[in-house]
Amino acid sequence: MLAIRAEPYEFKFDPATAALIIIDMQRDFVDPGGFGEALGNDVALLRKAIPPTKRVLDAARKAGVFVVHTREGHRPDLADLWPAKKVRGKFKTTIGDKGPMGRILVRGEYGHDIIDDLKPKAGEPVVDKPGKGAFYATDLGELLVSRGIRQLIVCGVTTEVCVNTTVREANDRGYDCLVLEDCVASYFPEFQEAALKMIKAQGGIFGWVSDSKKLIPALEKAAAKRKRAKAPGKRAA
Ligand code: C5J
Repeated sequence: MLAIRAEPYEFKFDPATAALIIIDMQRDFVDPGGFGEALGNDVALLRKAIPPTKRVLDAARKAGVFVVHTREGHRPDLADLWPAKKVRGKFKTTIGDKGPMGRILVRGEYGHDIIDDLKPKAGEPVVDKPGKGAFYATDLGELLVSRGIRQLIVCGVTTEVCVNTTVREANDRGYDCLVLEDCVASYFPEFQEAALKMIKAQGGIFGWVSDSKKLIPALEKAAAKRKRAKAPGKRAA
């Protein structure tokens, strides 16, 4: 069991039963020239989360932590898009329409895919979700249960929407969630702050909050132990 400093108190986890979940780091949300920017958002606020998330991803892979990526989006025929979601916001261009990087939030389109910096590796599931939460209408629950996962380390965007919704869904399903504050981001600094406060309030009502600098040394320790265990004729200390 590893322990790291977190709020509201220490977070303990076993790398064998923890998963890293990276939520919706898609071009349309994060890249300059994508749909997010076309709506007038400052994508630099989201891009700050890329370097620390990449460091966490590399460390998690070396530690043998199960990694899952998610993408928000819909079938090309939009059969899984609720009419309410299609029209919400009364924007001129909405989900399924042609956007700057292909049809907006449609699976298979360039803008829908995960940014190159955080590209999934073979064997890392990509969960396509039509909603804000990663459990709604997906097989994420089955992927986690079948591997005995009990704890989620959470990165991605946006903190107040898909990250928060997923953490709440996970909490109700019995998972402990650790949210890394430098690896999640929002277009709105005030929402970033409030969304993190909500997670750790009242003794950690939805989970824990820490950061990449506190987590990575613990993952490195797990990676070193794993390497020793794999070395021929050697046993893990
Ligand atoms: C996500 C959104 N990923 N804000 N989507 O947070 O619509």
